[in-house]
Amino acid sequence: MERTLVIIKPDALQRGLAGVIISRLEQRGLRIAALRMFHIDEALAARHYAEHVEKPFYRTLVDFITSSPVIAAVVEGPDAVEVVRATMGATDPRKAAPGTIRGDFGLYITQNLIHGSDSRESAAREIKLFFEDSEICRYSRDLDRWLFEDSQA
Ligand code: 3AN
Repeated sequence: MERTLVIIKPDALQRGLAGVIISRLEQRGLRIAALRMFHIDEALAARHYAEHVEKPFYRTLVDFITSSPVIAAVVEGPDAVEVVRATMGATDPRKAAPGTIRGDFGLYITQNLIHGSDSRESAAREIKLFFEDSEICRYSRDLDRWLFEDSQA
């Protein structure tokens, strides 16, 4: 069982797509362990996107993620990092496969609807940035036995 951080970005909330995106993750079988809606401030954006500070798109990225509220979530499941990224689709929505969140709903690389951690290490770092440990729910669902192997439920 693995955890990853998801951010439903400002464009998704503005477009009324937050519910659809959460549904896609739930339908995939992933379990929501934490969920919070709030406005990311400049300081948190800078910490979250620290690895991109030298990139030409950094300012655009920070301005965008702080422009309007987001929903941050911790989701869990087997290989959750990889499964969430596959469900999101490629970073550039124009290159994302149909059937993925970005491939079905996006057209622009900045307004690409959703963030998912890119490795287990990033997931651990990002979850700590967005959630206190006490905010992460530890529970099982009745249907987990139909989705997860016994050892993982
Ligand atoms: P992903 O979100 O798929 O993990 P990253 O981590 O490479 O992609 O990039 C973080 C964010 O930076 C992306 N979600 C996207 O919004 C933005 N981004 C990445 N590459 C570009 C680019 N070439 N031009 C503008 N924005 C970009």
